[in-house]
Amino acid sequence: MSPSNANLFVALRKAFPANLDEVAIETDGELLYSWRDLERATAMLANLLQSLSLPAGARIAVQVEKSVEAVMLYLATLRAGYVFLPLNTAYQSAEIEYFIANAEPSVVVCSGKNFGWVSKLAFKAGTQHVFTLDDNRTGSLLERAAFCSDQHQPVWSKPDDLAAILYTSGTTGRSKGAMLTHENLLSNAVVLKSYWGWQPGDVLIHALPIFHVHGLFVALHGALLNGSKMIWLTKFDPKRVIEKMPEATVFMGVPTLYVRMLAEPSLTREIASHMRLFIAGSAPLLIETFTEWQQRTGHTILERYGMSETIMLTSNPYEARDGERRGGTVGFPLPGVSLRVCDDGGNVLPKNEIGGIQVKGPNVFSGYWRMPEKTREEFTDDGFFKTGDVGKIDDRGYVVIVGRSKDLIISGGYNVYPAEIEGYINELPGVDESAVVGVAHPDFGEVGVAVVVRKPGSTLDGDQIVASLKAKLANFKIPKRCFVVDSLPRNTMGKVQKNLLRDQHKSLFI
Ligand code: MCA
Ligand code: AMP
Repeated sequence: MSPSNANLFVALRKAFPANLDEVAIETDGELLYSWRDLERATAMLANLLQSLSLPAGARIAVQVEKSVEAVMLYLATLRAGYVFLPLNTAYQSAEIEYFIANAEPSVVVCSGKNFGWVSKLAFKAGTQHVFTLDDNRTGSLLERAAFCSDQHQPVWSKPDDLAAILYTSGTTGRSKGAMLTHENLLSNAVVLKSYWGWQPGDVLIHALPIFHVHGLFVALHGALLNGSKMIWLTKFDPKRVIEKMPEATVFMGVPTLYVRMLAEPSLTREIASHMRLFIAGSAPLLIETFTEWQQRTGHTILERYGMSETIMLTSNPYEARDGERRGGTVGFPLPGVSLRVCDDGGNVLPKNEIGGIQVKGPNVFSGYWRMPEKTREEFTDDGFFKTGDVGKIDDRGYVVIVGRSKDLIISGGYNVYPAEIEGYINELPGVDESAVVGVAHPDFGEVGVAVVVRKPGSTLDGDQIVASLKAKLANFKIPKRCFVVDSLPRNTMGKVQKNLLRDQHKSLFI
């Protein structure tokens, strides 16, 4: 028997409802997109991409505001067999320059307002085509696609063909591109469809950005693979999400979104009564938020855990027969995922002992883009990926994350790597050295605080340092406070004691 086409788009397309005129996406601006619109527009965009004679495996780098057309571009990239490379809209020129130089995309799609500087960087890096796409259905990409046929045969893909590259920052050095294959994405989506009990009639409120795993894969694939309608919010607005609950059944968000909804008096048991499932992830969900949500809405949030390199790894159960949803845990390894906890020597630890979390499964990425050494370092000899998360498996088999061995701050669901921020601070005139640490924050969960040592004789101002960083870095990476000091605490080995700094500033925001 000949193998079937492993192209993820083919599987998603198969799940479209028989009646293509049904509404697939309803935007907050009350635009309605049918499944036929998705089918036709992705065909036209795929034809446009294929008309460009791109090399096999070409990367399509995309930094655009959230829109349905951006989703169409993602699906068209899969359909045409190319590799999608989404970029956070907050990234500024130095960050974009690195990604483009590293990934060498053949096509770059950006917002019209950024065309000047983005196209300059892209052409310098050898990109042949730069298009624009705006969130009001305009831009050169759509103008060009309008001339293309709306018939298109999805390209034949093998399971291990690349579908997407997601850049994830490194504890040292620059960002790494996690290479995800069609099989990684599809196998995970199929498991989640069944594990989370997606059913006919489900409607998803989509309020997350679409340049990371949570919004682009977990939420979007979930709805598409179930042929489910999406209520599409281009920006998270707690009031709007609550208003839409009576028309929906499923919501996914990072903990900050739940915290912000809980601050709304309109969030009641009654308004949430039509909802079937609330899912949280990307950062630890505080037990207070978990409990308060249960009391206010009658729903128990289902917390799950994943990474850019692995998509989803564990989940609390959906079905009561599989167990209760336990706050403070990320649930069980998903079907097909092997998860173990190891000590520093690589020995597998028994239940309840804390160590490094390692994982294996069809969802685990194929490696870091053009970084074979780094890839080797992050896998064990028997093929497990070292997540950098620290945790344990409790008596009942629930995974509990207690910390991270990687120096990482997760702020409002976005990752901030202190080493990157420190690098920028250390380049500023008058700076001797710096340390960035994460401290608790009521809204974002955790935020960065910078402690900066001045060079002898120089005068430095914390606010000015923050202002200089704002000109260079994505806004969510900017430390919320910056302190200028004479020296950093060090241990006898000379290593900066970040735990002392964390402790010193732990009550800044709470
Ligand atoms: C915005 N600001 C932030 C953050 N977002 N500061 C720290 N952390 C943040 N996450 C700051 C801006 O710098 C700005 O500051 C001010 O808040 C207002 O910016 P704005 O963009 O208007 O903020 P917002 O719209 O209120 O955004 C907050 C947000 C957003 C909705 C929580 O951060 C968000 O959508 N987060 C979700 C991220 C996500 O999808 N993560 C999934 C990654 P100033 O005014 O000083 O400039 S995927 C993943 O992690 C894995 C695989 C998984 O398990 O899912
Ligand atoms: P990223 O690679 O940017 O997608 O971030 C992945 C990291 O987010 C993981 O390695 C964890 O540290 C963290 N993470 C994701 N989900 C959870 C969760 N439910 N609880 C705690 N940490 C989480």
